[in-house]
Amino acid sequence: PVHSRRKTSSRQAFTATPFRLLVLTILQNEVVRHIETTLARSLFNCDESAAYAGTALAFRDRLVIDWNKTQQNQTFADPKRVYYLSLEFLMGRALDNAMLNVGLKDVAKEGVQDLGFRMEDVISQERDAALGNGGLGRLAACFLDSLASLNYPAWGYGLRYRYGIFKQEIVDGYQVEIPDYWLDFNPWEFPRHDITVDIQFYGNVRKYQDENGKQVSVWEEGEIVQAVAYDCPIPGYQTATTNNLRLWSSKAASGEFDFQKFNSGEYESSVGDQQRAETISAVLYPNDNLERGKELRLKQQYFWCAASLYDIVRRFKKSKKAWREFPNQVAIQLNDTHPTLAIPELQRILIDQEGLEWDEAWSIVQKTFGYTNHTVLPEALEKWSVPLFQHLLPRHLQIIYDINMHFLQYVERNFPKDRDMLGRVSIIEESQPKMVRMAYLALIGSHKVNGVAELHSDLIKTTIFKDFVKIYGPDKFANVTNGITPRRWLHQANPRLSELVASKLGGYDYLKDLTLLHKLEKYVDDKDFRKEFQEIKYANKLRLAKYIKESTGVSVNPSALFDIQVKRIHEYKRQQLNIFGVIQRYLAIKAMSPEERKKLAPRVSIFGGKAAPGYWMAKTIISLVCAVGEVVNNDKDVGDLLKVIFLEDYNVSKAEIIVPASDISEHISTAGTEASGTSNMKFVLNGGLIIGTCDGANIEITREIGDENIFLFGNLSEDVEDLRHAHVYGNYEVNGDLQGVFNAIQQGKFGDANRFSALVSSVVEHGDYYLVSDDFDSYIKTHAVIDEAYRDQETWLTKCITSVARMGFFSSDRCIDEYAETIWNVEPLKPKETNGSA
Ligand code: GL4
Repeated sequence: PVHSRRKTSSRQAFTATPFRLLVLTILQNEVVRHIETTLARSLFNCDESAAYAGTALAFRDRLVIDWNKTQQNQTFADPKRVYYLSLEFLMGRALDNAMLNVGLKDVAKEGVQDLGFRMEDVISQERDAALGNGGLGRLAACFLDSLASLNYPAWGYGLRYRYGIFKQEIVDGYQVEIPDYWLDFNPWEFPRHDITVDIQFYGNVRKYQDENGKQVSVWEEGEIVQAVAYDCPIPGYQTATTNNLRLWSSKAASGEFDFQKFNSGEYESSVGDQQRAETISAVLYPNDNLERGKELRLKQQYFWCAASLYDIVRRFKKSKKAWREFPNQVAIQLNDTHPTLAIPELQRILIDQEGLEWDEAWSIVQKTFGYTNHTVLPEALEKWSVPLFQHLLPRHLQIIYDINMHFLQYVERNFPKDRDMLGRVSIIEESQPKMVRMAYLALIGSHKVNGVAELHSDLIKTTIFKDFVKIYGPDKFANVTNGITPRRWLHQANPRLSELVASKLGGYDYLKDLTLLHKLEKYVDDKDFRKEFQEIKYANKLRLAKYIKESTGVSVNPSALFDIQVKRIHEYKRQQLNIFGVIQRYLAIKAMSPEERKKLAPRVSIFGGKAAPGYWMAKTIISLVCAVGEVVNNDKDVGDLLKVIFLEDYNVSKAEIIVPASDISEHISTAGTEASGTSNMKFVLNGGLIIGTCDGANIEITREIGDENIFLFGNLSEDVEDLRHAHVYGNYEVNGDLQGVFNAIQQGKFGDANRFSALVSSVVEHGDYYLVSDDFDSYIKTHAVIDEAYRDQETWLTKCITSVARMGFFSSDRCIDEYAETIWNVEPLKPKETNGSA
């Protein structure tokens, strides 16, 4: 695809002072006008929150101009569009991103300074839009940024949760969850009360023959809930393209409440109906890599899929094209199995409402959908009970049975000798109760299935989807390695590094083509460049140290090695391995002579991440980290040599402070469990090195940056099964160092040992499923290698710079171009120039 690029970047354009001054004045007037009129506040009592609101509204005005133009342009050209269906969009803050994309951040900074504020303070007034759990939701947000930046005609569809992911507080060393009501003031959304869709649930299906003798099914009665659209503009970087993210909110279909019920005295139950309807979009389920099978979650899924498909079909119908053209106009990507109901829903629309024959409809469906798998963890694979389906979506269950029948007939014809195959690949699992296997439905209903990093894409073909490779052939399966947007994760999070890079590469073009970073390699020996690179890292560490002090009260030495693991807390991600390693280090320091201590580089071990509220083991890991921190940080004998920090409430805006400040970050999942990981990419792009297992995208990062620049350790995914088997059936003992760690915990060195006994016994008694004991030795040895490497600051710096220069592959722009070419078959649509963006 052709990327439209502007000849002059806005930064260059704004060096001309008279023009700059004009823009500054206009912008300032707009901010002031919004403060005085939209917010009805006097400039004399304008605080930071009002300054934020005024600035946000001024930038919103600019986005809206481009947004309207983009939509008009797309309506007129009517190109093939991409629809990205995701239950999660972890957007973070929008103002900084909007200012940078429009290219007016510097001007705006001056503007708010004139009003007496610091831009940083203004920006931090915004609440994160945290409609996601972790990597999967953040990936969706990066994809929206890339789709707009590359001018693809694309829409995101999701749910407008009233409560995003909970806020985490640590109270006495334990996680406590606080609801995140984030909609008090959200200038980035536009309610579209005129765009509503009635969504049906429950009821029953009546079949009859029409006048031509054709079997017709009607889904009748049941309950109606209304979906209302809320639109959020998604600006591209230095392009006028501003796409739309449409989030659906639920409300009772009959308006305020049921007047009939009200008049007959059933006031409470009429209000109850309304509340029940609104519950559908009330809260994001807070699990990452885990499905719990709750009815309300299935309701959310259908509500959102049905509303989105109605919208997509309505837009297609405006073009008056024949139905067979549908897949040439529409590509729908399923972000994991959460939107799988869109498949039977489209089939239902085509056969029940539009009167198409089954085969014709099904061929359209398969050509339209693509499915991305994001995990092979069995507990995360969605299954819904057939009785629940029957109750909630009776017509869809029939359609799923018919899809399954056609599919199984095909399998039977082609594999008559494999008698167990039918049971293995059936969409319906013959359990008690029967279950609908959503991943199979998603796969069967799509034309392409992709994994998110090479190892993961290979693994899905040899494990969960093995039979399907035989049935459909390998071409149905693809790999699209994840990526991250360099606009947020370099330019916005690390402005000084971004500027340094630009100064060497002759401008900011690299933010649109990240492979240009390779040109940095020639500066790896450049003294001034090295010095500045190092200073920037130090300044970022200083900023984090300041934040740590403010939020935890602990002072850390900014010259210490910052060792960071921030991500959702999960046994497979192995924060327990990390904290056991920290304990081992603590015990080792305590046993060291003064000479030995002198040689050791001081360390700060930083943890952050949320545990799902019902995930008790993950919560225990957090409390162990906090308990170890209490002891270590107050041990005068250890001093600066080791500090252990748990950062509360890790989220996108905190990641923007944390990521640029790492020396080492930890990506240490049991091999074969982390589908990709994306923070690994963010850390390296910001000049940090990583310690990791041969898992997910770590493998491709190693290939790109060179194995001399990464610290790999641990068993390989092909050995995991045997090792697990050996734990369960073999004789096995925990080795010396790890046993020492367990002894220290059990002796109560970190408080009441009972609090942590489950963590110890998961390793020593319950089969050590995540192979902590198998990888512990090589983990500790690799950390010793890191200590040694860090002593040689010059070589370390060379590794960091070389790695940054080789990270070009991991842009989400590359990733989106791959989806566009190999899965969606869509082209960018050149924007019409407007005056909205600079
Ligand atoms: C995840 C994977 O766990 C993670 O490795 C991957 O980077 C991310 C995006 O592809 O998707 N799958 C689920 S479920 N949650 C994730 O974060």
